[in-house]
Amino acid sequence: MSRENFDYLFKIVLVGDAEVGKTSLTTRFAYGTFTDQYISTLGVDFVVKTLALNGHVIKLQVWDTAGQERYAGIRPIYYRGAKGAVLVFDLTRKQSFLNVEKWVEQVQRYASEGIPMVLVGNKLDLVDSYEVTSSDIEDMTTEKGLVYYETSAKENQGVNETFRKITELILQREIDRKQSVLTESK
Ligand code: G3D
Ligand code: MG
Repeated sequence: MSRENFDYLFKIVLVGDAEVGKTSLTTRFAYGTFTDQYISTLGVDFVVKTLALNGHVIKLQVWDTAGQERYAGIRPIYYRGAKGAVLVFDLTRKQSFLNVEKWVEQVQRYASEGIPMVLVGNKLDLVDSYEVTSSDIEDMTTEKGLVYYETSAKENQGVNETFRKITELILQREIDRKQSVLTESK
């Protein structure tokens, strides 16, 4: 039997309005590719990728909504056991940014209160069509205490950094929690 060679397994969910680029970001991160041909589902619920971080081997299970953003029925399964969330909006679509608040609430309700989240403004390459300003974003990150990254799944900007950051935040939280359990049991 083969022994699984990782120290941690983290489930991460991607959330955000339809068409903001969740599938493109997931595909870019997992396979290093981008396709303009829209793939409405990955055909599976999640992709797996292993990262080395701070001396730990971390296996990430990245869940993408497979185009089912609107169906309430999948929520419990989608969010169950998630350790972190990537909140994606489209820099060229203001409404997708305004809806981030709704996604935050959903993560808190169905995953668990206080899980790490990273806010992502995607389609960084479409500079001429931006509808969301830096000051809109600053207000949101200040109010919600979110870390913010800008990405282009198309041009492969900021994608690895985003996934590393959310992984780092989850790892830190896991280590802190372990520590507090140890302290309590002393
Ligand atoms: P979703 O999974 O959130 O619904 P998708 O979003 O990943 O399916 O992307 C929706 C559309 O945005 C796709 O275009 C995709 O190619 C495009 N897209 C995703 N990320 C980027 C990006 O960083 N830059 C640009 N320019 N486009 C992006 P189509 O035309 O296939 O619907
Ligand atoms: Mg999708």
